[in-house]
Amino acid sequence: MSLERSIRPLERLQTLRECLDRKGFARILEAHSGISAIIAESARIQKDGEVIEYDGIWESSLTDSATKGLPDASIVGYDSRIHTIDEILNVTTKPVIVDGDTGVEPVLFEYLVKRLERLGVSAVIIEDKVYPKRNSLDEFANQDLEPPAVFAQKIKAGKEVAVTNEFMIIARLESLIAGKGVQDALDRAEQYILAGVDGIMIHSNKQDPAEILSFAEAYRPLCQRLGRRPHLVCVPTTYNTMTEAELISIGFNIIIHANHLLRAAYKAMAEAARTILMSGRSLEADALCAPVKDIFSMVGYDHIIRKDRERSELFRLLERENNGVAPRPGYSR
Ligand code: SPV
Ligand code: MG
Repeated sequence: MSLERSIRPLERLQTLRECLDRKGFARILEAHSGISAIIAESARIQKDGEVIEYDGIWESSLTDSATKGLPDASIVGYDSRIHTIDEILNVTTKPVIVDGDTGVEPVLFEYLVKRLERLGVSAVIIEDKVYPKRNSLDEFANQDLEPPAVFAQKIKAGKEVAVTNEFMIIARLESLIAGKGVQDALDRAEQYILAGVDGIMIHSNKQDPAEILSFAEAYRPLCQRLGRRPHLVCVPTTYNTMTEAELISIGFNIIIHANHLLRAAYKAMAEAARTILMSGRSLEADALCAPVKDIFSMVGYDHIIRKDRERSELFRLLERENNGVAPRPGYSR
């Protein structure tokens, strides 16, 4: 129920670090709207006697843009993104990680960090590509990287603006996406770690996880040499033969399932739209749709109706005490 899902911003902000300290990893699912965030927050299963759920929510540039019918190419601006983020925060309690795209440039990034931290977002991830970026899953797009020293300045600027120790700035390495290889990613990771990042995300759009595996293997000695190990983050969209357990065993701390609710909704919506056209009525589409009562209960409509009934009861009592005169005309039905 939306109204009951409530938490103070600072309290929420801290819960991602707490989760990582407690379990060593966080399982994150994408959301692009209030309703998808409610699903990400409340999905829960029992497996081998254990309750399994998501530890937090990824606010994705790809799916936020696609929800608006727009491409993921730095077109949807931060004000609009913050509107979606606020919509998600309004109906959930779990930590939120925001996809900050490139962060644009240091001044814009500073203002973004300030706004996200104030809202209670736990982390922002920025990628070391040149603004305006293209989506990383597009293997044919130009994927130009920013010089690492320039990107490191942006990280430092963001770190200086953050007012809590808990808010995390995570650097996303796009070397593998740009075809520059694992060594380029490691060299960049070193500069970003020295600049003070709280996490390193290594991204790949290949089905074969070989490069991801070799980065993860080299990450440990790199961090040992630098004396600090920021959390390691991955987005296994293309190499999704790997399980979470396997990714955790090679050192990943945050695993982001980055676009699955939007893709699932898109497929179901397209099928429902076609089915109604084919049948000339909506009966056949019912099987593809959740019952309205499920939506009512998910978003808190049931709660309002319960409260309405309680209030009507009270007004009926007052009316009786008042010799049949309604305390507020039209209310006691
Ligand atoms: C997103 O979800 O917007 C991401 C991850 O940035 S990806 O689409 O794989 O680049
Ligand atoms: Mg993105």
